[in-house]
Amino acid sequence: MPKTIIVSNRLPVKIQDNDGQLLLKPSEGGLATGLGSIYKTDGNVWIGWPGQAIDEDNKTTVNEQLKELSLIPVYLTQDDISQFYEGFSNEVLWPVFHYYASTYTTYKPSHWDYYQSVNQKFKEAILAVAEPNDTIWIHDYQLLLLPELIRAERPDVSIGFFLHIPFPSHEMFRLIPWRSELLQGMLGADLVGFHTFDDVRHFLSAVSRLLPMPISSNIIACKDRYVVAESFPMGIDNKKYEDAVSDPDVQEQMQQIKDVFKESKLILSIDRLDYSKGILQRLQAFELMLQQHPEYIGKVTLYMVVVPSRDKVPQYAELRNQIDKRVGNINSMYRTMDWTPVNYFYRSVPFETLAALYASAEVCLVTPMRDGMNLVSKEYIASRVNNDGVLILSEMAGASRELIDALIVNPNNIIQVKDAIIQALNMPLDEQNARMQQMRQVVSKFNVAHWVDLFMERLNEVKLMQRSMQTRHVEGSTKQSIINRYKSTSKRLIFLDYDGTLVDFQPNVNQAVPDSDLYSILNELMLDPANHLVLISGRKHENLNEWFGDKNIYLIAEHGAWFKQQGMEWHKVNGLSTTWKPELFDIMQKYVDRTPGSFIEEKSYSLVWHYRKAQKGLGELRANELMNTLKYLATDKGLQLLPGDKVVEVKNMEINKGKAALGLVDQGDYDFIMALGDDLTDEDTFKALPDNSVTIKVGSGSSAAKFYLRNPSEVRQLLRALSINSTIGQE
Ligand code: GDG
Repeated sequence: MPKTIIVSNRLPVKIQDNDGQLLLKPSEGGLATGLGSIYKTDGNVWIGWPGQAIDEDNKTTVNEQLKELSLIPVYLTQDDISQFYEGFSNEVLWPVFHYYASTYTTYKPSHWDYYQSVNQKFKEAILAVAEPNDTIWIHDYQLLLLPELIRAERPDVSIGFFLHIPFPSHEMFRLIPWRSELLQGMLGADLVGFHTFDDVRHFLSAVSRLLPMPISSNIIACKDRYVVAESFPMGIDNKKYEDAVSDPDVQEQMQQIKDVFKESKLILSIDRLDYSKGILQRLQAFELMLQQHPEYIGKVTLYMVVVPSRDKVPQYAELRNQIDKRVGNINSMYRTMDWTPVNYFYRSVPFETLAALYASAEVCLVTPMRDGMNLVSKEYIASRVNNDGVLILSEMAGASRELIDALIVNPNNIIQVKDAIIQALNMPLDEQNARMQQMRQVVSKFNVAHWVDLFMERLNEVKLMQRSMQTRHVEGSTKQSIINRYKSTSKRLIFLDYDGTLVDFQPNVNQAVPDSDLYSILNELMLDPANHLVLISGRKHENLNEWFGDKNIYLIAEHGAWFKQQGMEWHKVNGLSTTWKPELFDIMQKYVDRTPGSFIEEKSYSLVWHYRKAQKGLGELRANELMNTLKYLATDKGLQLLPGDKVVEVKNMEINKGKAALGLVDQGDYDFIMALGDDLTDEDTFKALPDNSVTIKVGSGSSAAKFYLRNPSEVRQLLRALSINSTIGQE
């Protein structure tokens, strides 16, 4: 039975050293809880690093204990830990992805080497247990290369990848010397998940700029598969926090907190030690409040837990010193005999204490500079079973997209944070209730189980989509059956689009001239008297005439406005108007003036605005603007607007490739009709042809065609295969 393999840098365990004897305990982080239902059942497993270097002598006992918990270890050496984990993961990827890259960031090749080799170690561990139909779910920034490494060895498995930290704007991501390799690594997955839609946008933008891969909405056409990028905001185990409030141990601690802090209101702050969490700025805002509003002295306490983390990385040690200093300053400045402004703990606290703090604090202050999601904010909400309390939340946390009823602040705006604290301390109870109820609904509905289900469901759907695309892809048995039909027929009509179908998209329109290979393929097809070839293109008739005028091919130019039978003169469709052209030309000219790199192509019955050389993004923006400007004008004048590949074309409504194609179909008694095309105008052909025709869309995206080919090179392979097989058949 196929199984699920979870992979993350750290295994969900804590190791305790009891006089040299290592004892393993499950650690109940959010991820572990969410995935608990998966990896503990049906032969499923979790692969990862146990969290510390383990001596050879201890590995056997550790392995045994891990096995009991369905966990499989990847052991890292001291060098791996310092170069892969502390070095590349935490000194390069973490800061860049959290917008902390600076001119001082060092990109050491040795860190990169270790990053690659540790990803390889994970690959080996997975391959040792993975079977063909298994599902592998890989987590986070330490393992960006892993999806592709697995894909290369096991093309059939389902691979999901989830990034727990933000995916930065392309402007940041491009700084990393190994940026393309990292993206390629991620694209080994079938589904790439992020917390927010902004992360998805940034990822797609990086892929489109750094890799030559077509993207249609959130689907990336990799060389042999479609990969989907989507947002899945991670939730928490809300019941666990709700139930904790009535736990006797938690109740007792809540009472203790009440006894200690008496009338003083509590503002809670909980984070791992990290510069991305905005701890210093938060202290600054609190201090400003005490300075400007002395009436709060003795009435409000900031309860701040900072959990030790990555203390081997120099920036973290430095941050810790700065926090110590600032807390010291505030406390020495404002402390009274029976009140300390900041109760600061540099340690981790047991779950029961955490739950008691969430349930007791009137305000929770969560102000990261950047955070993929931030679970603390959701845990606070889940713990507020009486619907009171106020959450102050940074707009830079992924959670702010869902918890819109929090007091949302910009963590860099110290004055705004200070004002939000004051607003929170004075918020009327009914307003607290209204906001909290809304947020509790969100946290309860989009909990961690929902997150896991949604991700797994989507991964299955993506796999099904890939399989259906595969059966529509002209290869293997599908290709053979088309060849067989071709061979068994004697009067064939074959429609071929030109740009994007027979030749690749070129940066310059005039570069897309036919090459000798294309001529030889067409010549082969023409040699067979059963074939009637039709070139059906949006190109000017002058172009087609120059390239194919003397060939035994029926030519249709400008989407059907012009046509030419073999050995005859060019004709055009009668009664087409051109009176609309000057007015639309003037409008397009304005867009040319505003968009460097764009230009107008004038054809007899259409105008085309080309933007393939315009700055990426700007061209698309202007194309949308142009489409909006022309929308009503075009309809009034009986024109059709066609968004194409880096073009916007306006043409007479009466002409379209479908009509032109149908005209030819009706003239003969064909027993095999085939059409190949890559863009919107070819859809008219596909739709117009009789049901039993072989219609093939070139590229990705939805289409009325029955089959798909990926690119002109696959088109050429098919055409070559048709003529070769046909010749064999005739012998
Ligand atoms: C990464 C992303 C994303 C904290 N102190 C104690 C304690 N905790 C628990 C909290 C919470 C977790 O640690 C922290 O989660 P966050 O989401 O706030 O932050 P990161 O660790 O940076 O996590 C983040 C997350 O991945 C999930 O995708 O949200 O953006 O950076 O669950 O409760 N737990 C206990 N004692 C503590 O002292 N028991």
